Amino acid sequence: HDYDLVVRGATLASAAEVFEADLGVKDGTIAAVGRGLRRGAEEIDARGLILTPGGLDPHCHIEEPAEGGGVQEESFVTGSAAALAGGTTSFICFVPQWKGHPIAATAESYEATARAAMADYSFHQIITDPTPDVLEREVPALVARGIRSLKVFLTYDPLRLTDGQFLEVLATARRLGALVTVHCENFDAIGWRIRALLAAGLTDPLQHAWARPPVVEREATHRAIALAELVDQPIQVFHVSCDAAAEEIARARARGVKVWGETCPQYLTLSTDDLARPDFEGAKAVCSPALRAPEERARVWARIQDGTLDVVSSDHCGFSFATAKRAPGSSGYGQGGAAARADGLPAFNAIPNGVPGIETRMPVLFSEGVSAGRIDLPAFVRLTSANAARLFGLQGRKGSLAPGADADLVLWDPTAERTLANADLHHAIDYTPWEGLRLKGLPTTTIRRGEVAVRDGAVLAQPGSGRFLARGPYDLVRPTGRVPDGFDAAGR
Ligand code: DUC
Ligand code: ZN
Ligand code: ZN
Ligand code: ZN
Repeated sequence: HDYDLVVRGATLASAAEVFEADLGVKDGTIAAVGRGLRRGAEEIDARGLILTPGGLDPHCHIEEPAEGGGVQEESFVTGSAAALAGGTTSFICFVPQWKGHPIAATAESYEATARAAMADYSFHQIITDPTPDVLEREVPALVARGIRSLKVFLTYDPLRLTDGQFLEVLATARRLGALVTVHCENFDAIGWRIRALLAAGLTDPLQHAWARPPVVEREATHRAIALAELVDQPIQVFHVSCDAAAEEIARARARGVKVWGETCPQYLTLSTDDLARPDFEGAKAVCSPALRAPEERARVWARIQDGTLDVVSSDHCGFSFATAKRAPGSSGYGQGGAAARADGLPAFNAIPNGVPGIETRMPVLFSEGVSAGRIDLPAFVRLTSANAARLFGLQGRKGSLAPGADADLVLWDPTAERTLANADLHHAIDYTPWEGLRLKGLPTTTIRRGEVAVRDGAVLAQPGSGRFLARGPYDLVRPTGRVPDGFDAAGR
């Protein structure tokens, strides 16, 4: 046989075009695309189906340890089963750093844990304590091992950086050719609002959104971009939830700043109506940035359509509803003390921030985006894999249907319909915030490096079959060469 596998007669959707062809796989990579390919050892009749690259979810929290000992409830096995079942064949998750501690030991043990994954994976390194030793010795060593992106938080008590620390991280990333991703919200503004809300006796999940309105995100987005511009270091703004923050990105891009924006399905489909659900059900929609007013969703879609936001990630978090009710406080992703209420449930500020979505990311975007006519198939491919591959140094390897790329593929039945139910999902979490959503267009088969990993909902991949994706230097994150007054404070 010329090929190990031939997918025959599908409608192929790449980042650029839609066309009918056969696709041949050999040794885990795409070997040929064209009509009338010779037979493969295995054949899939894909007439009537759409074939896209496998998804790359560049922002998800999987089995991430917190300093207090808490671990997100998802494991790499359940998390990657969920990823594959939803069409995502690779993901980038986070190595934590705890203040007052070096990175190396945490990174090593987390990397060992990740070896159980069934999807391919890479890491962003979180920086919470940028000491000279971390910046001059540890981070260069991580980058040399292929961890070529850093994540910083401008809020969350145990995680956030001051502006001065953020500048040092930006300068370090520039010297090393790494991308910096940023969680943009104003820490002091949120703390001030939380104290006032609690003092007024306003403690429901809905008040999570009141504590961090769009202006809080917009200010931090503006500041992050300004500081990145000062250093001349490219950044990606994570999880943009509203037009006001997207507008900051669009303005900066227009003046030539290298800044990119990501959003997530929750900001396109959910709203404060979900946070306001009775019986504490609103806790299932607590994430940060917070969900916005219902009418904001159309504006975020518009920012996707105009290209300001060019990646849709899940920001998947492994916090169950049952855990949220107990307000564990050790998640790391919360702000403020655990103020208990008369009914024994936690106040909004003690609910761990984050929703599960690694399996639903692509189906929800396919249904609400492609099937609903908001985006076309190439845009869907760019948003779910190709743009992230480009931005994070995996171009040509992931997010592509061209010969030479890894044979990560998803077959979609555009006519299939299903009502989303947590009982059908593969993650270890006890809810989905999309329970009851009607989906049109579903993945039927996921292929990871040439092997059928999921067929009709059954996960066939084996734990440990995922591979670490080391990322080398690439051009997109080169600085622009423009610094104020021609004085380069970051040096080389
Ligand atoms: N936002 C969340 O909702 N969860 C995890 C981290 C984050 O920034
Ligand atoms: Zn400590
Ligand atoms: Zn974040
Ligand atoms: Zn996140």
